[in-house]
Amino acid sequence: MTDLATLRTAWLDRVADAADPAALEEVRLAALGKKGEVALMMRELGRMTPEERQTRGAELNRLKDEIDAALRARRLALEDAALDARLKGEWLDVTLPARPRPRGTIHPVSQVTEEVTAIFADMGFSVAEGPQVESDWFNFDALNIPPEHPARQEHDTFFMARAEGDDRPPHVLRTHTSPVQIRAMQELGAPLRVICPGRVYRMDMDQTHTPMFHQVEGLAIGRDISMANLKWTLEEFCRAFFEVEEVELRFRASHFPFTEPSAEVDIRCDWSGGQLKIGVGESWLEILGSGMVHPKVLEAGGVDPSQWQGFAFGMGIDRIAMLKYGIPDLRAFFESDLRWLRHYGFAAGDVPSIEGGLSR
Ligand code: 2NL
Repeated sequence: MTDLATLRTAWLDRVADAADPAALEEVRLAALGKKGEVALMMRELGRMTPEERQTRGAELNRLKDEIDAALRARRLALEDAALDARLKGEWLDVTLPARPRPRGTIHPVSQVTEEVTAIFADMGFSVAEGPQVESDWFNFDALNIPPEHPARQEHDTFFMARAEGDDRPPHVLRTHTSPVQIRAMQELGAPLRVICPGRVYRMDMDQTHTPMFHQVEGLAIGRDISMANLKWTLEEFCRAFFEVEEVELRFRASHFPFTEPSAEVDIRCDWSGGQLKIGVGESWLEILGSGMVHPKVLEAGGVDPSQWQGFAFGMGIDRIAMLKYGIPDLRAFFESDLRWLRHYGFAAGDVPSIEGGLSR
């Protein structure tokens, strides 16, 4: 008969020596598996006398339990060791400074363009875009600006170069976004509601002018659209944009070649305390130009002026950005000074608030 004490020591040693879970499983099968050593010894019980069987059986059961307990303990120890090793290997210093992230901001022009777009989108206007280099027809003729008109003189307009010997009239850098609206009329027809934000160019540079600036124009064409619709639309826009309950607009007769009648629009405001307040006070601030689209301009857009009429308006994005966000100097807008950009820039989450402006 095998000496159980020796056997026990041998198995417990093998358990203790198992270096990893696979080795441990091998030991378990060899000792306690169906064809393992302990099972084979159990089988011998059948050939014993009942007395022998009782003592031997109890001993074998104890041996089996002991090996089993050792296996479990070893398995836990191996798992602990593996975890320890991982924790050592995957060690991380959570006090290290984070990787630097790009810290760009949204330019006030982009922010205000988004705000204006969102407000007019709520009133059914879609956004149209077009080329910044335009033919003189789209930029001027289509807008009822005849060749002798001052706006066409060299000092206002940037002309593109033509190849030598090419005598066609030069293209221009668009001086307003109106040509985009002519294109929208041609492409979409009437009825129509679009706004056209974008860069425009004029040869001008001083405290309040940069050779490139931003404009947004709007155009609404229908069967019976009137100045009354224009007034409501602009009031609604101003309430939403300046985030005030009430605004008061003043329409002053004016002249643009592309509208008839034409009006410049002022908004009631208050400058006392060095801070601009919209909707209250005794001052007026010019914010945009507008009018009823001239029949010749409708015709240029392929829209029949005997069937359709509409209003149009235009305003400077940079200018209303300066007013809303208290930015003093226009020229700084385009200097790409990082300190200025961080100061006046917006975070990605600063979405336009149009609450109270349009929902009532
Ligand atoms: C201003 C004045 C204005 C328009 C722009 C327009 C466009 C078409 C037809 C008729 Cl396609 N008008 N645009 C009308 C009136 C004024 O802008 O002071 N902008 C800064």
